[in-house]
Amino acid sequence: MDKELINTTANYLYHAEKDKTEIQKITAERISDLTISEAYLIQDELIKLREQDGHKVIAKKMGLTSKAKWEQMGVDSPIVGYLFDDMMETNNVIKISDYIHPKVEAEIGIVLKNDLHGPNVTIADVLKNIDYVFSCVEVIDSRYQNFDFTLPDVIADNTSARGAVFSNEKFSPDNIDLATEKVTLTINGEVRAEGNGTAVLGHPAEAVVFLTKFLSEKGESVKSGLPIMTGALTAASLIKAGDVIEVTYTNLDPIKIKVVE
Ligand code: OOG
Ligand code: MG
Repeated sequence: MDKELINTTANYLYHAEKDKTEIQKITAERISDLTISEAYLIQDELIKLREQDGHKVIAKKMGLTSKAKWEQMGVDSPIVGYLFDDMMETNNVIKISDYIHPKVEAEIGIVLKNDLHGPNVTIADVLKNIDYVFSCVEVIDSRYQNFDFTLPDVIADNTSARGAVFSNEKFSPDNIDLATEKVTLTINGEVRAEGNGTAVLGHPAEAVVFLTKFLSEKGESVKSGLPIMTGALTAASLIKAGDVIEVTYTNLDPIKIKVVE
């Protein structure tokens, strides 16, 4: 794929996010045979455009790491994207007008104390290098009409990244079994989804294994200190103004979010 097509397609996505307008997926007409590696080239360019705007990457995110998400979205392979500083919802308030058609999903975050790299990394390597874990909610906002996309489409679109709420509490990995950690997503007092850590590739640390192997192909490592969202444990829920979202965990901090116009 030539550089010009990468740039035009990245700009198409970049402006959809900026203008908060839905667009047709890339594979519908623009590039019907878009491959996964080409999609990551478009994503790289999109990340550059955001960086040129002065925004900084503050976390890496894994997406599509659970069966619940695969079933909901009709795609079945983990993907990698980026969260930027301007995406953080620091007051536990989501303003609907900042988004196109936001959905929330509960996740577990991991921060490493040492960099990890190489194709042979194991879950044991990840587990002994965790600095702390934390609860987080992602606010996804696919730029595509009706969240309808193929795997290459969603990769190019920076994995639907647009918002996130992180809890402040840092939990030592020694005090928590992430596999059995259970999460419940409630909206207006009604339970929408439940799941536990095993839902994420068998263990949330497996998402970090995937990320490490993925980055090692580009000669990069997973950096210590940079939060990693390991992907939603359950299906995502559409939200609207007036909603009160509550996400509770067995041990991790609960997160409460208000949705306003
Ligand atoms: C893609 C992003 C998926 C997750 O945690 O699985 C994701 C989407 O569902 O729009 O962030
Ligand atoms: Mg997510």
